[in-house]
Amino acid sequence: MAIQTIAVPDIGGSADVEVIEVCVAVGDTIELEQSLVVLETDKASMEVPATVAGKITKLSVKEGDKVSEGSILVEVETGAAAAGAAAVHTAAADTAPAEPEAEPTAKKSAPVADKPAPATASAQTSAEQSVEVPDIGGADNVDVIEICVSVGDEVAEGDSLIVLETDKASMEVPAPFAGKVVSLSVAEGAKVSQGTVIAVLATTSAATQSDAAEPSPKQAAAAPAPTAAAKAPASAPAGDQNLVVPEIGGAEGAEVIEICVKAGDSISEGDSLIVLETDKASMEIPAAFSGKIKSLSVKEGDKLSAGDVIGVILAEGAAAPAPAESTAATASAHVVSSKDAPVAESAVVAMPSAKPTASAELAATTGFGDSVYAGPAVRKLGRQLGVDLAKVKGSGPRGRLTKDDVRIYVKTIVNDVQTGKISASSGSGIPAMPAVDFSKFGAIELLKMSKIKKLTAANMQRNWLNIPHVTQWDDADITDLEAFRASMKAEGEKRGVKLTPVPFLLKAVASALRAEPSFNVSMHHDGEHIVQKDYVHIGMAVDTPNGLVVPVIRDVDKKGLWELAAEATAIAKKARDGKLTMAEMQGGCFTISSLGAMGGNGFTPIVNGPEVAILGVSRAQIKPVWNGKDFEPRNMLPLSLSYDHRAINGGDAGRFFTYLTAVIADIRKLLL
Ligand code: CAO
Repeated sequence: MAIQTIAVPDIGGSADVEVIEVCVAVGDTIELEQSLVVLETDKASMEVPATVAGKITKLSVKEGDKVSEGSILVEVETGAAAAGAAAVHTAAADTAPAEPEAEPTAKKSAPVADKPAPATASAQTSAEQSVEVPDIGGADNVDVIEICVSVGDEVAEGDSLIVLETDKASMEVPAPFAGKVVSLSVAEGAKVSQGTVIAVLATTSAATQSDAAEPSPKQAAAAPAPTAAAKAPASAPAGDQNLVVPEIGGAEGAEVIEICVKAGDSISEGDSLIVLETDKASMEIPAAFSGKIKSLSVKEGDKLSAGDVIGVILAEGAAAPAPAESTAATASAHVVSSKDAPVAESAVVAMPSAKPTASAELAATTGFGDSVYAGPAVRKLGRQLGVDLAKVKGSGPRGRLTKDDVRIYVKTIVNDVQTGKISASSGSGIPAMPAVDFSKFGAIELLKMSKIKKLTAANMQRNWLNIPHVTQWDDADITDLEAFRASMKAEGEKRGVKLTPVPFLLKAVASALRAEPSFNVSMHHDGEHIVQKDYVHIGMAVDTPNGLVVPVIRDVDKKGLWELAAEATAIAKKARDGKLTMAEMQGGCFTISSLGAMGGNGFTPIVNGPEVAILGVSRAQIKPVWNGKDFEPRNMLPLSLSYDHRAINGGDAGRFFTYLTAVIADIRKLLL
């Protein structure tokens, strides 16, 4: 066992670069080349890969930290055979897919571009060769945004040397052959064009030396394809034209992850047709012609290579230049990092071989669609988890999505489902209400809903859809209660407290909840348990100018009538003044909704989940009640009890309601 530190490597001279993502945590077992952190300047993001495998014992940076070359990132406990960086590099090169064995058929079937468009090499000495910027489709003065190697590094053929970026696309320049970096001629921030010398590489073996001195057929094949732009006609053809996948840096079988158009769409040259993705890069394939899509021959999930037909367009024949051979504009690649990319994969992020057209300047940096800014790895994660990335808020610079953003999004939804905040089945299969233009029928005005009204609407719908309601009605005889209340009026005035029927109902419900604890429960979010409560907090619905709110009166069973009357009055005032805190509206076991002062014979109150029952109180009225001998005029209070039939069965409800009406009818029982 040994502890090794991993520091920020040469990052092209950039200092104080921001850590925008930490990809590992203490205790993680990491593999060689696994991404540790993502750094980002205003021009480039780069992943820093592990140079040793092992277990992370210390993390020295967090998101937002600024680091420079040499800043310690992590400490790693390595195995007995801890490898140094140089040994590791060799190992990485050894374990990178050996292309000839791995893809013999691909090489045969793709003679022109079975390799990344590599940097071009020109002879320096027999062992040293200059490496130049290859054909980058005619783009001039392109920014070097990342230097991926340092002097002295051993690189394998295909390893990224530098990353270039225009304002819309970034592209890696891979090494044309294996060797040791003798010198670097560019620094981050430099501007380069085709032919600019990037570095000098010393070839590592006689075989590669001879390869380098006289390019083999393999290297010739790896050279950039002739630029389509050079052969573009002066005007685009009219009539039916095939839309085909252009040269995409030699990538074979790139997956169609998005279809951006459909048959019948009228599109302009440069509009994205499809998005292709490999493990390491995503690229939009823009249309080479303006016109109307006649048909599409691909679907999501298809695997495409250069030359495959995407569909047919009825081209308008405008004077826009179009590639003659590829009949599609250049793909714009979005690159995250090549550090962990096997050699074969870096093909995908290599230089586009055709001249970037206006269409090539589509949202390469913003990702597909206009709204999602994420790299391929994040997109892949999104697809694996079934996440619509357009709905995820990016926390990275300029709103870039990180893997953590996607994970947190999913975690939040899962948590919300588990805690009942949202239902997995909410709204499913329920037809939406049609949009109606009411102004057709008369004068209208659109009134903005208050925040409370919108919340109430959402809660009501949630509760109505999730809770199987049963509502039961009964009248409570409040003749004696009202007589007692009247007798207390003078004392109430002395105390400055108004004694309405509500405090009596609070007290009666608290007693019923104690007597019938099956009502003092909530459904546990795991669907396996019932939460039995040993406290009695009761919500009281209050009608306010801003909407309905339900403040909660705590420990109602432990409070007297005067105290409850005072508290109910005070909290109702606070509610109407809009001064309730969230805490004052949480924790209820049961709700009382009294419309007694307003009128009505009865209503079906909606259970205020996660509570399981609610009492609706309507206006008391004198009714003739049969006392066994005569009809007697009694003051009867109409009550509606709604309950969640998942938690409460009818027998429990019957007992609860009978008990409740009994204690309301004879409040002396509250003392028992
Ligand atoms: N029958 C007859 N009279 C009643 C009554 C009833 N059920 N309930 C209250 N009253 C009387 C009161 O006694 C009072 O009369 P007096 O002044 O003569 O005593 C009068 O109506 C006004 O009472 P109040 O409204 O000031 O006080 P309250 O304690 O009855 O109610 C509160 C307080 C906060 C519950 C109520 O004001 C309120 O906001 N209710 C709205 C509830 C609501 O909107 N629910 C939503 C239903 S949808 O689920």
